[in-house]
Amino acid sequence: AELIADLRRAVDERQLHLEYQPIVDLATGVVRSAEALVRWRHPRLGLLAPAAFLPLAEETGLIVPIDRWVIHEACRAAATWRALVPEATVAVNIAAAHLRRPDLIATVTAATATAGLAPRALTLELTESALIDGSEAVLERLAQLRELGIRIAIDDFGTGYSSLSYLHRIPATDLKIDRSFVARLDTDARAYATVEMVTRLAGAFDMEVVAEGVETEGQHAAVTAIGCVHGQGYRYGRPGRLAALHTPR
Ligand code: G
Ligand code: G
Ligand code: MN
Ligand code: NA
Repeated sequence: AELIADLRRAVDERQLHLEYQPIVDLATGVVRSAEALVRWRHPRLGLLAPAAFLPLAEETGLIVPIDRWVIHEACRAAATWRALVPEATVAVNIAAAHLRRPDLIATVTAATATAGLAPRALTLELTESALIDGSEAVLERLAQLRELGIRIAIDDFGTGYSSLSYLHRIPATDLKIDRSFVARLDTDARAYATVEMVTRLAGAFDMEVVAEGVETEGQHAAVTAIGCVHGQGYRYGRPGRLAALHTPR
C-alpha cells in the first residue's frame, strides 16, 4: 500500500527515467532504433526494474500516467537523437489498459507534436495478450495510429496466442520474435525452423522482424542467415543511456 503512494508520486517527482536498448540493422550493423525501458529510482529502495513495479501500476491504473510520461520522454529523446541520426526511431511499450483507452491517440499526437518528432519515428510495442482483445475499438485505434504514421510492433511474438487470423487483422509494421525462441537457435532445430517460418510469414505481411534476446555469436549468425531485419539483445548492447547508442562499441 505504501508502494502505491510512492508510485503515485514517482511521476511528479521525476523519479522515473528511461534506458535505451539498441536495435541493430542486421544487414549493416548500424543502430538506428532503440527500445525505451522505464526504471524507477525509489528514494529508499534504490533502482527498480519494471518487473518490481509495473504489475502494481497495472493493478492500480497508475500505468496510464506512467506510460504517458514514457511516451513524452521517449519522443523528446528521439527528436534529439534524430538530429544526429536522421532515420532513427524509438520504440515504447504500451500496456494493454492503455491501448483500450481512446485518449491514447491524443497522447501520442501531443507527444510527437511537442517534441517536433515525425510520427514515423515512434513505434508502439504491444504484446499479443494486449492485442488479442481484438475488439473493433482497438482495431480502429490501431488503424488511426497507422494513419498518423506511427509504427506498431507486436512484442514477444510466439508467447501468446500467435493466431494467424489476428496477424491478418492487426496493422503491424514490426514483429518482435520472443527471446525464448532465439535462445534455443544454436541447439534446437525446431526453434530454428520456427524463427525461419515466422520471418518468412512476416515478410509476406510486409512486417519487419526484430529478433529479440540475441546474446551469442551463433544466435547472431543464425538470425542474420534467416533474414531477420533487426536484432536486439546483449550481443549488441544492454539498456543504457541514449548517448551510448551512438558511441561505437
Ligand atoms: O527493462 P526490462 O528489461 O526489465 O523490461 C521488462 C519488461 O517491462 C519489458 O519487456 C516491457 O514489457 C516492460 N516495460 C518496460 N518499460 C515499460 C514501459 O515504459 N511501459 C510498459 N507498459 N511496459 C514497460
Ligand atoms: O520484449 P520486452 O519489452 O519484454 O523486452 C525487453 C526486456 O528484455 C528487457 O527486460 C531487457 O532487459 C530484456 N533483454 C534485452 N536483451 C536481452 C538479452 O539479450 N537477453 C536477456 N535474457 N534479456 C534481454
Ligand atoms: Mn518490448
Ligand atoms: Na519483447
